[in-house]
This record gives sequence, structure tokens and C-alpha cells, in this order.
Amino acid sequence: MTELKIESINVKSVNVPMARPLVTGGGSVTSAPLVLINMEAGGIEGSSYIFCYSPAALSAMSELVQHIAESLKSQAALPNEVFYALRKRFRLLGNQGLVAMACAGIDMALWDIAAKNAGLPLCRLLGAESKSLPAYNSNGLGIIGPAAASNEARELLHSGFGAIKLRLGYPSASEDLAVVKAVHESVGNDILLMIDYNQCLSVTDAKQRMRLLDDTGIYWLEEPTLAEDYSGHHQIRQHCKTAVQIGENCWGPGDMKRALDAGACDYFMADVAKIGGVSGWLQAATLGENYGIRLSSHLYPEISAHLLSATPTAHWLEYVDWAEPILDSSVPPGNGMATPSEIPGNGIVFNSKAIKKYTV
Ligand code: SMN
Ligand code: MG
Repeated sequence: MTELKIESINVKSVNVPMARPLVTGGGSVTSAPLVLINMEAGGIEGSSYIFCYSPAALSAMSELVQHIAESLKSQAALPNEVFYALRKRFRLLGNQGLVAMACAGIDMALWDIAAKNAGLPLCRLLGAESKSLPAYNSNGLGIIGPAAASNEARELLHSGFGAIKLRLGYPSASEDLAVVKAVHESVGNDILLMIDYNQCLSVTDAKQRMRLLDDTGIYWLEEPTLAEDYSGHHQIRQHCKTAVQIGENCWGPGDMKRALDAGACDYFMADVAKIGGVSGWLQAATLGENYGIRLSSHLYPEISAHLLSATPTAHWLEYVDWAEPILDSSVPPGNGMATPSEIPGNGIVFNSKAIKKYTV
């Protein structure tokens, strides 16, 4: 195979309306601010996107990606080489935050090029079979009260989903309990219910709330307290029966290892942009295997379906439809199962007409 050189880079910012804006215990997300990356090598285009959480981060993120990618021009389009070179380059600034996400976006685009160059879907390039993965519907179910949450929960179970995620962090524990009960009554006890506090409780409050919620059959308790407080999560975990899930805010496999060493969680969920792109995910998959911990994905369902297929301890795929308006590809799960796209690449195919509509 001829060695491909990075030739050009194109970065755009879009702000995509969300069908169900989300109020969480850690702040609201009312639109999907995405930085879209196209890199070209040997005439092959590699695509990726970065979910920026807040439109305030769009211009900084797109400039950062542009600058880093420009500096890579005429270098070999080899994601592993670029990943470690960039980690080294940003040691002084810190491989976290926007820097980490920008580098992950570039990594995802380079793996897309590598997969297309091999004529393979990403999971196959990684040496894995395409798998059918259990997916939960993570759209909606923000902090909207028991009546609205019960109705929305039923709507979200369309097309056969068997699991949904409820955002909690109402002013009182009894309100949290009322919402959980209302949703359970509305969807029935066969549906798995995850709950997510988005870091909004103190360790003591989390323990108190779990006294009320622990026997309601919740499948996992996500980020009850500050993401970086691994010992706090460990204490909460010791205090309650419900499995604790964290990981979406871990920066790179190093944070994941520290969280696992601290016994912070029963399950881990990696966000492909925060864990270090495809290259970082592969390390997370190895850690998951060595620590014997089930690994779920956070956001990015299109590429995560490929990555979970290559993850020995693969657990749940988080399905959100937030990028779908600007994509020609998607993984809407049927019967609650998602499979990676079969075309060569990482599963992200942009729709240029839609991108124009939402460009900011
Ligand atoms: C979440 C992620 C991104 C934006 C808002 C809320 C949530 C999740 O923590 O896990 O889906
Ligand atoms: Mg979460």
C-alpha cells in the first residue's frame, strides 16, 4: 500500500437544533454545537465531528483543529504516529479539554482515511467483526417533571428500545423518586432505566438520595458527584447496591486507569472525543479487558458502534440522534440493537446541503 500524505483540511462549525433539548443536573444542552472535520490524504477524504457542548466553544475549537491539522500537512496520514506525536507536542499545554478533543477529532478523521484506503469499515480495519450492540435511547428525558418524563419515556421506546436514561437532580430526593416511579409505571418494569445526575450532588447527598432510590431497580447510577472525584464515587459505590457508571469526563486512558485504580465505578463509559479518538479508545478497550470492566460508549453512536465492536468487554451503546440532521449515515437501532455501518470508513458521512443550513 502506498503511504498517504495529509494534503488538506477543512473545518466547519454548525449549530444543530435538537429535537428534545436537554436540561440536566449539570446544565442545559439546547442545540448540538458541532465542529466538523474533513481531512484529505491521497485523494481520500476522512471525516469526523466533535460535540462541543456549548456554542461558546465552537470558534475556539474550530481554530484549534485548523491550526493543528495545518501543521500536519505533508506528513504521513498514519493515525497512531500522529496521535503520539500530538500527545508529546501538547504535554506543556496539557492533553485535556479543547486540545484533547481537537486531537481526537483529527485522530478519528485519520482512522476514517485509513479504513477507506483499506476499503473496510473501521471495525474490520481494527480486526473485529461487525457486531449487533445493545443500545439505549438517550435522547430527551431531561429534568422535565414526572408527567412529561412518563410521556416522553413511552415515545422513546419506539422501534423496540429496551432501555432509556433519565436525568435526575431535582431539588429534593422525593422528587427524584417520584419521577423514577412515574416512568417505571409508564413503561413497565421490563424496560431498563439508567439514571444520570451529571455530577450535581455532593457525596453525602448522593448517599442520602440512593437510600430512597436503591431499591427501585435502576440499572446504573451515572456521575452522581464531580467527575474527577474518584474517591467520592468509590464511597458512593460502597454505600449503595446500584451499579455506578462514570467515564464520559475522563481525559484519556490515563484518567480511566486512575478511576479504575480508585475503584470509582462498576461500569465505565468512554467518550471517543475525550478518551483520545480511536487511538485512545483502543487503549481504553485494553484497560477494560485487563480490569474486567464493561465498557459503554458516550455520544457519537456512528463511530462508537465500530469501536464497541472491537471492544472485548463491550456493554451499551448510547444512542442520541443529535448529529443525524447533518449526516447521510446513522445507526438508528432497530429492536434496541445497533450495528456499525457497512461502508468503508468510520461511519460518519456528511450531508453538505444540511451543513450549509446549520453553519455558524
Ligand atoms: C449528557 C451528555 C451530553 C450532553 C448532555 C448530557 C449526559 C449523557 O451526561 O451521558 O448522555
Ligand atoms: Mg452522562
